[in-house]
Amino acid sequence: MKRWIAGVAVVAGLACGSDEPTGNSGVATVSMNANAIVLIPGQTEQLAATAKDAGGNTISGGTVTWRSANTAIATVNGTGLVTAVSTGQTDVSATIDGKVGSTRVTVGAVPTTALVSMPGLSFTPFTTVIKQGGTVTFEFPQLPHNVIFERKTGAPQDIQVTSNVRIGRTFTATGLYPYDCTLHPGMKGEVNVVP
Ligand SMILES: [Cu+2]
Repeated sequence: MKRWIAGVAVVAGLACGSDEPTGNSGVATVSMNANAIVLIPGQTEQLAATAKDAGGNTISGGTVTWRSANTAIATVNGTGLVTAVSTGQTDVSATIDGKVGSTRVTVGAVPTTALVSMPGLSFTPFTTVIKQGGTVTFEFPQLPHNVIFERKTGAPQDIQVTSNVRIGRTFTATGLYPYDCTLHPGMKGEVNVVP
């Protein structure tokens, strides 16, 4: 938030400044790392904006001002982290030296079932968003893993070391439920249960 306010001050300063430095005013376009993203409520995604001059060369160091056209659907913070709020569509824009880039954000319904797979030594996706009362199915490959939930109210029963099987867990209470595979340091994930 602090950084966003600073960004407004810088842009306003340039707009009325008479001794604008030449090396800092050549922004021709702002491109985004994604034209469109699809999220479900509660999910987040990091956007990035790149300023380019008329020759297509990247200009670094510009201050980015992030804005969501409809914060009831998705919000964006001062570093471009988008958080989906409710179903619908909106645009998130990044302004650098008066030039604007934007990303269409579509927020869909929260699923009642989801699958977590384990390619390599990771849980994919890292964050699973599911509706309260929904079931997450953990798909264990040939390499054995376990799923040990952080001890908190509403967390389901752990899944002990197993392989080549699909095992489901139902989440009855809203909240964020982190879990680990204790066999593989750093192999972790989380289930975000939303109303
Ligand atoms: Cu593991």
